[in-house]
Amino acid sequence: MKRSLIALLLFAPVIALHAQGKPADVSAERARAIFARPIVLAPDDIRAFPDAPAGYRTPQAGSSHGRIEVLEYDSRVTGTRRKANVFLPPGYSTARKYPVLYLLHGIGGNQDEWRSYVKADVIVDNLILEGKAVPMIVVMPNGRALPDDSVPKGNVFTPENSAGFAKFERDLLDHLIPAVEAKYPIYNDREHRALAGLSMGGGQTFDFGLAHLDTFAWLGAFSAAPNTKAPEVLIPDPAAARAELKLLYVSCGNKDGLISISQGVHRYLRDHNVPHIWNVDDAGHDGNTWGNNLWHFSQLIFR
Ligand code: FER
Repeated sequence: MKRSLIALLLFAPVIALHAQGKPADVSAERARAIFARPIVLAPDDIRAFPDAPAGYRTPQAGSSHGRIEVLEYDSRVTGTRRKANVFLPPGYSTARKYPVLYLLHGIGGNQDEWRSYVKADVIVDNLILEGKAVPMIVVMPNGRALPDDSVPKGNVFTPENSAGFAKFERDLLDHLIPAVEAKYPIYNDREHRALAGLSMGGGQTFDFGLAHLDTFAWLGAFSAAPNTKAPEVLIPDPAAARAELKLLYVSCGNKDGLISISQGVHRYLRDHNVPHIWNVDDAGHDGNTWGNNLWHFSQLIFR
């Protein structure tokens, strides 16, 4: 057996323990080791849904599309004026009220990742035009709450970058949400707020969403990263989670080395009878699984 493989097998549990929710332990070596973890699938690690139909993220012909505008807000977490992309649905009108989905990006992304890489705005726009999703506002913020929140050049697996994602919790709750609710016509209660994200954003969704069920009733964690806290820390009170969650949607590709993180959360939820969706699709750590799962998730929320 190769020495590197032996080392990986010996230290994998240690890596798992340390990587969970501890920005100080983040490094490119650790990320490589986690992505290279052997994928072991259990009988219930299967699809909940088929892939989205062809063309699901191709803009539909016609004129009444939604649009994206930039929201700027002041944050006392970063000490800066920050930017978020805000998708306004087709037929947007200040004469009515909307629910809001907050959509969080991955470790090498920013507020543009969901839109430019996954085409989140096109996916939701199409679903609303087809009557398959409730008209909603989608807020795509920069989840790296640092004074310089640009994507780090070179290695993104640094303790500083990862710490920025943890600091976003207070930026989201104390600054972004109030700014969104001051500017747009939205329902400001938990049943009209959803939080979802990919990879680091999936970890943030678990970490912040489950800790603030008074703020969010609908959660979607796609391909969650090792910033995800341990399941017993995320859900110390399964009865409360059971009572308060309208939807907990967990997904990961069966070719993604990060799947052990989502498997751990799914198994804890299963064993503690917390209803959730567990969708393991035939994907790696990429935009196909994020697009597909956003397509399913956004049809289920606010109903
Ligand atoms: C890690 C592996 C992956 C890690 C983060 C990631 C913080 C995130 C990946 C992504 O957001 O795509 O070890 O440590």
